[in-house]
Amino acid sequence: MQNSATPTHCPYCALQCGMNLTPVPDGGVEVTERADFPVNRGALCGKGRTAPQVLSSRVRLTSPLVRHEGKLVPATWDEALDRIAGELRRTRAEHGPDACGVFGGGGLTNEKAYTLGKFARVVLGTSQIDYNGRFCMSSAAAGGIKAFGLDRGLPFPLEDIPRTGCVILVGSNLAETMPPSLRFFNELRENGGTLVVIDPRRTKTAEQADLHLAPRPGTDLALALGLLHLVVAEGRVDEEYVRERTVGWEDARAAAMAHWPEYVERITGVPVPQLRETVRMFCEPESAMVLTARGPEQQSKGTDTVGAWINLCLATGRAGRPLSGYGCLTGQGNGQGGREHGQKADQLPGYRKLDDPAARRHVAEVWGVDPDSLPGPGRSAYELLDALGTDIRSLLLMASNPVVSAPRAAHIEERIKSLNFLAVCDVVLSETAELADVVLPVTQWAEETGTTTNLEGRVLLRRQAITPPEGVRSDLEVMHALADRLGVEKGFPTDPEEVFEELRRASAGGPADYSGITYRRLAEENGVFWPCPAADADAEAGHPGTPRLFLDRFATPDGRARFVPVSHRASAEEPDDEYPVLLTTGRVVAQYQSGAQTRRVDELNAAAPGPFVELHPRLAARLGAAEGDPVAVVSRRGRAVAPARITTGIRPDTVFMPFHWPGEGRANTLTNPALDPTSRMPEFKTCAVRVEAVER
Ligand SMILES: Nc1nc2c(c(=O)[nH]1)N[C@H]1C(S)=C(S)[C@@H](COP(=O)(O)OP(=O)(O)OC[C@H]3O[C@@H](n4cnc5c(=O)[nH]c(N)nc54)[C@H](O)[C@@H]3O)O[C@H]1N2
Ligand SMILES: Nc1nc2c(c(=O)[nH]1)N[C@H]1C(S)=C(S)[C@@H](COP(=O)(O)OP(=O)(O)OC[C@H]3O[C@@H](n4cnc5c(=O)[nH]c(N)nc54)[C@H](O)[C@@H]3O)O[C@H]1N2
Ligand code: SF4
Ligand SMILES: [Mo]
Repeated sequence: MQNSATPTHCPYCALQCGMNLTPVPDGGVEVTERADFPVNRGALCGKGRTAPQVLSSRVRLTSPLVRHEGKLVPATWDEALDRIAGELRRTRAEHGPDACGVFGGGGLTNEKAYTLGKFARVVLGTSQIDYNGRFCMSSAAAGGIKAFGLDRGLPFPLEDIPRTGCVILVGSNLAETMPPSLRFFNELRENGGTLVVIDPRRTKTAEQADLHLAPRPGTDLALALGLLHLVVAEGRVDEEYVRERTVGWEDARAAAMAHWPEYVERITGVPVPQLRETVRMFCEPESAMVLTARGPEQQSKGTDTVGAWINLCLATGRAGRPLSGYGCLTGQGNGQGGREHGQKADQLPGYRKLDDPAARRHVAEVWGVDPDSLPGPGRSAYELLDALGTDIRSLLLMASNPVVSAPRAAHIEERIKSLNFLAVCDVVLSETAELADVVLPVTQWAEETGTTTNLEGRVLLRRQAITPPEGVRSDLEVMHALADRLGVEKGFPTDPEEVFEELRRASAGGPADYSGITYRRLAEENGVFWPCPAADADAEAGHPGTPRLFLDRFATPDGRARFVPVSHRASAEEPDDEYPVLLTTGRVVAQYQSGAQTRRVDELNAAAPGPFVELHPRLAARLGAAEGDPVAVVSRRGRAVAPARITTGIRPDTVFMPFHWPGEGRANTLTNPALDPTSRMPEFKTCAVRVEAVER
């Protein structure tokens, strides 16, 4: 590889911060500043800065592993691949194609996500494919599609934030989850704009806010309805906008009017004066935005909750106008692109629907198969994992670690163990890979080229900067080799650009149209925003891409946004005598997701060594627990133990646990897999627990 710096992007979160990678003399790479990328302008968090350590980590996998007499032992690539192909073939022959499952991840590049979806449908012929993005932004996606006819995380670039009048951040702790993005919110306040943060905890993000509302977990739907009630009562509805650009206002208005501020205060615990102040801050400036993240979305009513926040934007004319709009802060590196190209149970590339006959015809033609041969929609992520060992006998898993990250994880771990066969592709031996029959060691971000789509809908080129270690292969090579062994010799190229060229054609004309984007353009520009259709043959320049959506019309057939009439409802599990406290879960700045990668970096472990239970001094006093004492958190699913972290920054009726660790302190031992009826998102953010002191 080159000796000079390679401009590329971070392997972790959805900001996809730009960075340069420079080879160092003793092998490996060093991260250096890349100031030209507008999202982070050189700034990085500790995870991004230390990401190269995972490339050369001692625990990096460099040989395939095959289970032999109960133990995973090194094997050749041929042996490992033959074993996987043989088991998948046998499962299919004995139990039918749907007995083979595939599970993907939002960390996969567009090329890999696209190929994985194609592999499932064309090579295995299975409908049973889904991915961890279902656990991430699926409620916001469902809400956006209902209201706007299209789902793209942010409908505008982050650079617009400093110039709007007010941002309401709902359940995002971006000071820890996307630290470089905090700059845009600081600039907003320097420019005279205001920031409202809604979080049951006084997080690092909430500390930056002009106003912090701390609702009970799981009550954002009522909160948004209460704000809309006040908007109507105070005469702040933008009647002209509602008339010209929306439909369905009367029903949404009637639903909101049933949510009196005093009633909303009782449900949420947020005092009425704070509700009024929020409405004032949001409605007085020329423009304003609402941004949601996992807090309100990872609920069994996440889709309706997102709908309620969008209704607030629509009633006040704050969508599809400059510097105004609703957006979702997506999470994983390719959380956006990963949901557009077909690894989701109901989707085909280009954000097409698997049950749409025209979409099936288009994609089948690109793939060179009969549209009737494509299976229909399959199960959602949790439902798929829950069916392991019964309906689904063999699983191919790429880029997720559900033993740590799935809800009701002890049960899911049992389901995984009951499989006839599990194959995992990973860079380290994750807790899920430890249970596999075959583990394949794959290349990582800096060792391969591919595209990702960040939270703004900006398609980016991640470039290869170094040669991968001996013994590893790329996910694309794995799928090529398996397809070949399963009798499909063509259509699974190993060169990412070749895959992207096919993805362009498959996405052409779909909602997420990438057909005007090429690797060459991505190398020259700082990313291209979709939709970006291919320009007409006689047009001089290519399509410029679409940084800002909906300014003229929404993506619905009539161009108008849809109000969705929604009403408050309780969480799947409300506190009772036996389980009187609410548990919510989330992240800390130094660890990423299931921790499979970041728990391998010393500096990050020093900053965040293990799980903890955040609780209020009043609750701690009732237990007789002091700072650092082990406490047990018990739910209907199980029991977890971790040290107490006592703070007045959390509601006394709520405890918080980060979910980055396996073992005794695993937060997901406790969480409730109650699903949102539309998005099938599990309720990671609310369940009923009791907290107990533990003898030292
Ligand atoms: N350091 C770090 N950064 C990450 C990740 C990581 O694992 N570690 N993961 C990436 C990914 S995939 C994602 S999805 C994003 C997630 O980014 P965020 O959504 O910012 O992260 P979370 O910590 O899951 O949740 C945000 C906040 O929601 C609050 N919350 C809990 N329950 C409720 C509720 O009922 N209502 C409201 N309003 N708020 C509530 C929590 O207290 C928490 O502070 O982060 C990305 N960035
Ligand atoms: N309680 C609770 N649980 C949660 C959440 C929560 O807020 N609370 N959040 C949910 C959310 S938003 C998410 S996104 C999920 C995430 O949780 P997971 O799906 O477990 O995500 P990761 O830990 O990122 O797992 C990625 C795995 O893939 C490997 N990997 C990385 N890159 C590649 C690659 O290119 N190819 C292959 N084959 N492997 C790769 C990594 O080493 C790692 O083992 O967790 C969910 N679980
Ligand atoms: S904020 Fe996200 S993309 Fe940026 S360096 Fe940190 S983990 Fe990487
Ligand atoms: Mo996520």
